[in-house]
Amino acid sequence: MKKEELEALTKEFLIRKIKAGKPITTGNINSTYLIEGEQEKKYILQRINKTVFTKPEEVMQNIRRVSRYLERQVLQEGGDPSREVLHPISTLNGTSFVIDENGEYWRMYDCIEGARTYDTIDSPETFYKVGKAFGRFQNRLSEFPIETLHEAIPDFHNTPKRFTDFELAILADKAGRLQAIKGNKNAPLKQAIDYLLSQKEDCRYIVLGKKTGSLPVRVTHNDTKINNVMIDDKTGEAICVIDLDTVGPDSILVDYGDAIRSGCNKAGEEAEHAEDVKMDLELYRAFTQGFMQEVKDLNSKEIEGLVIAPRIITIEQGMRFLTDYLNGDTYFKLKPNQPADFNFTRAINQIQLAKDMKQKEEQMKHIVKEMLQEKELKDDGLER
Ligand code: GN1
Ligand code: MG
Repeated sequence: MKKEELEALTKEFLIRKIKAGKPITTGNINSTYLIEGEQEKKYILQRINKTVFTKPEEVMQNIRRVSRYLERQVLQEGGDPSREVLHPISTLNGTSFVIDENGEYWRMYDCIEGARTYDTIDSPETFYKVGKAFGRFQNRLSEFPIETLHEAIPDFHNTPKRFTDFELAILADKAGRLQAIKGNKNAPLKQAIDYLLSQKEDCRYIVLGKKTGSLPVRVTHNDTKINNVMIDDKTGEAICVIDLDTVGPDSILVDYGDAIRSGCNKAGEEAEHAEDVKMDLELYRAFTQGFMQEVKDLNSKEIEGLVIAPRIITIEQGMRFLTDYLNGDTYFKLKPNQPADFNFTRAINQIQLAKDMKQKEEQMKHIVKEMLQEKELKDDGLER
């Protein structure tokens, strides 16, 4: 982006003079730029994707409320909010976004320096810390007035609704991708669809739990992909949970499930060969340990769900990628370097992961049980 363009976009924000800006390509939804300001100060500039977030004002209101609340919590813990909380920058008239002449919404954040995000994590020690970071996020927001939050994208983690959308996409075949394989029963696309359709029953678990009241509704992040956590370059600590776009009310299982989905697959969401995609149990143990050490009030249904939720969210994500492939890639838009069937590849990877999780369900149960015992022993120790 040219300096003049940058200056025009950012002149309303309370920031230093700007020197340069370059795009950051991670993230599937918004457009992000790293901005260099004078005196070595760095900022993040983002254009909000209005097709995905149809009410950007509400998204920003959520983010402001939640980040301020988190700042207060971190202050009370004696921590450093400038490194532990994502800080939206205000504009001259006190809002946290500007609208350009094309009606696009732009916002800015202070850049947390000396820290970065990772698309995949190999080390159980680091993933344990990520588990603690997401657990702390939950704890800090446990008393937040949940009724003040907007639902940025309605039914975001409503898996049965995602299932219906998927069925509709199959029927509509908007991009003609099913027409192209007509009559070929062994086509990988046909097999992927059949597998996901066979998972209908399991898709209901979280929604049903919320309906019956066995799964409490908490403030959730709703996009706990591991690259939404900043890791400190020096200490290796998971210091800050970022990307609060979708923060809202849901079951804790969606956050736990999405973190496991994205973090326990060392090959990553965009692996070239689906055979490389696996559920890593050592990473599962590490994250679960960190998460459970922080979140101390999980009820029995939430604990039971720690085994199945990662698979539900994986199936949900697989359905979302495949729905979009069938619809013609309108949501997860393809970047110039990505092949035309990239969303199909992504869906296949999620399916592979869900199948591997199913096979490892007993081992996952065993790990959760061990974590519980460990916790009980600790609690007993405290009581004595
Ligand atoms: C999107 O913006 P990003 O890349 O963190 C998506 C998530 C998906 C993820 C899959 C608002 O997240 O729900 O899990 O891609 N965000 C939205 O990579 O749809
Ligand atoms: Mg996001």
